[in-house]
Amino acid sequence: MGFKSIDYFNIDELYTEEELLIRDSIRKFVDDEVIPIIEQYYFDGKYPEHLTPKLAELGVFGITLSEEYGGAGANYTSYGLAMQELERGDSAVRSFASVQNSLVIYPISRYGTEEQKRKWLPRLVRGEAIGCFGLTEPDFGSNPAGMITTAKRTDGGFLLNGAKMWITNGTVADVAVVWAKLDGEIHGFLVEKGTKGFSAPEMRGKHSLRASVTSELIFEDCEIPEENILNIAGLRGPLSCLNQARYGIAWGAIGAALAVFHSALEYSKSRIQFGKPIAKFQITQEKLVWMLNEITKAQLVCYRLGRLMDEGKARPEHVSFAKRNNVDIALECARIAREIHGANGILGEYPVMRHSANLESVKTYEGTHEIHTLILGRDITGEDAFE
Ligand code: TGC
Ligand code: FAD
Repeated sequence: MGFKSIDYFNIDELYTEEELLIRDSIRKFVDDEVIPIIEQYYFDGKYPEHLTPKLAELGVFGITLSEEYGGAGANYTSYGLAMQELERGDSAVRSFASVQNSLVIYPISRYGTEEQKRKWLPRLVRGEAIGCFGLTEPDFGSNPAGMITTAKRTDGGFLLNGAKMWITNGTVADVAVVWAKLDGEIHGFLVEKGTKGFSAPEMRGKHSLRASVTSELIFEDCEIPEENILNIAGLRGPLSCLNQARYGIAWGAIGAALAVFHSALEYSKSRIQFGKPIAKFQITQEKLVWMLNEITKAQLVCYRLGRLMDEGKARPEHVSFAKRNNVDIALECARIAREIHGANGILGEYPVMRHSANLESVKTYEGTHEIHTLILGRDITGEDAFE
């Protein structure tokens, strides 16, 4: 039998048959093909490349994209449920799908010319092309508005100079969506693999998201043809993409929390100390109930957020709320689950330490916990901490 998730408030009853079908097909894939292999890839510091065509076959790339460009044309709730299941396997697999969907397919479909869409979208959906998204720079993380990567106009296009850092899939990407300042204003450019003056060395030495490729992007008089500029200007271009990716992360975090919760619950019933299962101790029960509470609240927030996204009523602040809360509680669940597993919790035999280490990155990327706090603080007080 496949994974049976806790659903304390019968939230499944609120989903449509189609939404549950999409979730369950990905749930099965994660049980059969991700969980059995991911620990070794994590340990070796490698992304399991062989999963990419299988993810494409399952329709994971371009879930919400219109069928005209090869997408599944499904709703945001289905997208969220898919991200939840992928991150139950590992944050790296969800990251891969987040970047491909929200940070590459989304900007090309929203801001691309018809030619750019026809060239890239069907290949990205089929997993035949991989994309990455370059916003963060060595000196500008939380404050991307300060970026110093520049684009200068030339006769046939643009000349890009600068560097990006911490870019998921940079080294393996066929196309990079890169944000740079042109005449002082932020613009998006499609930089193709092999372009002269462009390199993407892999960053090594991570203790988190080890099964994900993370890279620098370096531009040294990199020549970009005129037709590779996206049709958007200003910070709202990249921020609108982040909104999509943060939405997926809010759901993904529930998946990671479910993985560690179920592991801790099972372990607590079978581990005997002082002649009893540790589940019999009140302190263990309190820990498990804390996780149950927080996971259930996170599930309800995401259910509602999904519907708001589908109705076109979600504000970026709603997304910040969900990303901030759900990643925070997932990380806390992972730390508590590690405690419940005792020393065994640090072993790769159980998923808790891997999820815990991954969630440290997830709490930082796509807007740190503090940045989302300040986005929400600005919304309710009217006072802008970033000015
Ligand atoms: P602000 O004045 O707030 O906004 C500037 C313009 O952008 C619009 N906007 C948004 N539009 C859509 N979605 C959103 N979420 C938006 N947030 C803002 C806004 O309406 C405005 O538009 P306009 O037309 O009036 O110009 O700008 P600010 O400078 O005050 O923003 C500050 C701050 C800190 C909130 C922003 O810079 C921020 O969010 N910083 C965090 C940076 C970040 O999240 N980086 C992530 C990099 S990518 C990544 O981590 C990928 S991980 C992938 C993986 O592996 O899963
Ligand atoms: P900083 O911005 O230097 O922040 C350091 C600390 O200061 C944080 O705690 C932060 O919350 C705090 N801080 C900063 N400003 C304020 C403030 N105003 N008030 C209070 N506290 C503040 N980026 C991409 O563009 N593309 C990617 O694909 C991508 N993938 C990533 C993958 C991984 C594994 C990781 C770890 C990061 C990735 N990132 C990516 C980068 C990520 O988005 C940034 O790390 C993140 O935005 C934070 O930037 P920073 O690390 O420079 O931290």
